[in-house]
Amino acid sequence: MNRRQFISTTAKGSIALTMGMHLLACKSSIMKSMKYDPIAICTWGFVSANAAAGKALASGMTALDAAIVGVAVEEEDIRNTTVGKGGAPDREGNVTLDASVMDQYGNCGAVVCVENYTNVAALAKKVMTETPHVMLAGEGAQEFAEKQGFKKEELFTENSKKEYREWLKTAEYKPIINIENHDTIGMICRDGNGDISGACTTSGLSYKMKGRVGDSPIIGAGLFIDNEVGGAAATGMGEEIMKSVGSFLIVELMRNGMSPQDACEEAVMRTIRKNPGFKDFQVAYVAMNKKGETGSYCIHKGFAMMEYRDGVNSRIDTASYLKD
Ligand code: SD4
Repeated sequence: MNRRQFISTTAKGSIALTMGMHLLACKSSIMKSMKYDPIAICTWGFVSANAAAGKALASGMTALDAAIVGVAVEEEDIRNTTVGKGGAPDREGNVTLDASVMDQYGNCGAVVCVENYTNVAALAKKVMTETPHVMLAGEGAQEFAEKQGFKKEELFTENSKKEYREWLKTAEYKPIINIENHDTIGMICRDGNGDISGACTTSGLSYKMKGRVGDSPIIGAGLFIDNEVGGAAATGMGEEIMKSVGSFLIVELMRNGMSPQDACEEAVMRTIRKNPGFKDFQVAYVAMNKKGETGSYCIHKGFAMMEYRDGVNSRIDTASYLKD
């Protein structure tokens, strides 16, 4: 190496070192400014989505924005056939999406039956921040999405079309527990300020009736947050979750002193006690309280919760009422 090369290499090295030290200093000052450890939990084994939310929280993002960043991973993943792009259609071949968000101030936004827009949780946030309303449906929501600059796209993928054509051969509507019909992502995040917010997004039950809306965009059913207490989110048979306003119920049970785990169990038990047909559907909840304690419970085996805590993203296999 000649003198010029040596000086250039050394200079580049020291610039890289300075930049690296600067990044480390920024990161450690973000960490120091955090009064609370960031935590993200979500329904099902959505490793990447939960990790994305966890990293966003660790970089200083608010709980609401981190939850939206997290669930967007599933909205954009065409392999997930019950959320966002690639979601299964209704019986008539229309892919329609539902979503809701709720922040630490008790503000909320939701959209239902949205076609041709992928990031419906982000759209629900826009309903919350840019309109005087809580919920927009169908065409109105789509026009609003366009005005807000959301990208219009085809959500019905080749794979979903193939599966739909297969389904049309019998056109039998039988929700299949844990598999095809349940992969909605509901996420609850706690940020460095200790504030709790959440998001929930889905294409609903596969091959549902046209116009059918489930629990996910219904505040209190698919998602509920009270920053003084905690938050909860649901997945499974939306009709059953709506009947017990499950996520609201869990937050109220936590307010009255139950742990997130006990509250999730009691919410599932309410459905089981009321509906003798409970063996034929899944209902599952995840919850987090203000202290950062978490819990989850479901009717049928096979449900899992992801939890990001202390920089580690773990899968927690949820206990179920039925042990089959
Ligand atoms: C619904 N709860 O629309 C949703 C379905 C679901 O994973 O959870 N899918 O009823």
